[in-house]
Amino acid sequence: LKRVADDVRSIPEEKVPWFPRQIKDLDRCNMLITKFDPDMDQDHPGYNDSEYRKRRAAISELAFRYKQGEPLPTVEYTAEEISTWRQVYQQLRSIYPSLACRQFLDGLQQLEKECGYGDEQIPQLREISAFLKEKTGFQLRPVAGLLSARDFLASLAFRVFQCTQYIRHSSAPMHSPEPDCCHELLGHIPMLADKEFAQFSQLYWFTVEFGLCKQNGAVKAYGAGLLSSYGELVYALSNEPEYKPFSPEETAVQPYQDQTYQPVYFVSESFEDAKIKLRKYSANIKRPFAVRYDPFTCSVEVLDQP
Ligand code: NLE
Ligand code: FE2
Repeated sequence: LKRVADDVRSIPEEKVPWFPRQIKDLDRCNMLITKFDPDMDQDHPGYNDSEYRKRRAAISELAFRYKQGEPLPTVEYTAEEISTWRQVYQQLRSIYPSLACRQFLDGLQQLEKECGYGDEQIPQLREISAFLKEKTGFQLRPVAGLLSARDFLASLAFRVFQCTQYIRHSSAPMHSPEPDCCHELLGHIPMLADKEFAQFSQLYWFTVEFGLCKQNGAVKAYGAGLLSSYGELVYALSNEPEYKPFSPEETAVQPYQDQTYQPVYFVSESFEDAKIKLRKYSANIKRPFAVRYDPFTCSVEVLDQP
């Protein structure tokens, strides 16, 4: 008890920034990072395409207006958008069996059977959210673009995964530095259908986004940033980049690359092993108080309050 109190005193109360306590507080977790926005970033493949930007703005509007608990908005995708999706889907689908981990392949197969996954149409968040809710308790909410890490990670505490609904520009289907529906639907959703993986959702960049794992003596991909990029998925498993064993202490401070392929990837022995290491690591993080999630009220309780 004394130790907790001393820790609390060393960090002034008012320095703790606001964080969501109830699931409806997620309506306030919408701080966007405009770094890769097609309106701001001259290198964005959609920067000179005013049609594309208009379309993005219209889809973003759906996310801005969304309030927790409402039915998820559906998007009527255009023929051009569906054709970009088809290209991404077909290319990736052909290399998944050899490069993606088993849990991903299982999830994808179920989504193809139950949620309309395929190259003919872009699946809708509403259907997928209901599917995930039953599988692992995850639900989706629409987001207008790349969220601040703080807001994105905070929503995971409630098992809410924030999903973009627009699609990447048709001129660059094989890699995008920003998230889009290909990244969410192909990269993240199949993994979130796995129970064990669903529990493991921190230290995001080099695990959930770009992680590799060992499986039956081979190295396979489980990171969403790889599973949604044909170009980087092939590269990551080519033996060209550097590989390091997953270790939270090292992974947490590894500088990362967010414009193009990663120079280094972390390889986990298994999800179970990664989870044990991560739990140990997070138990040692100093906080001014402890928190506990109450699944009955979907709220975060603050314990040991100063
Ligand atoms: N590079 C990924 C893709 O092309 O789908 C997106 C990464 C978002 C963090
Ligand atoms: Fe992502």
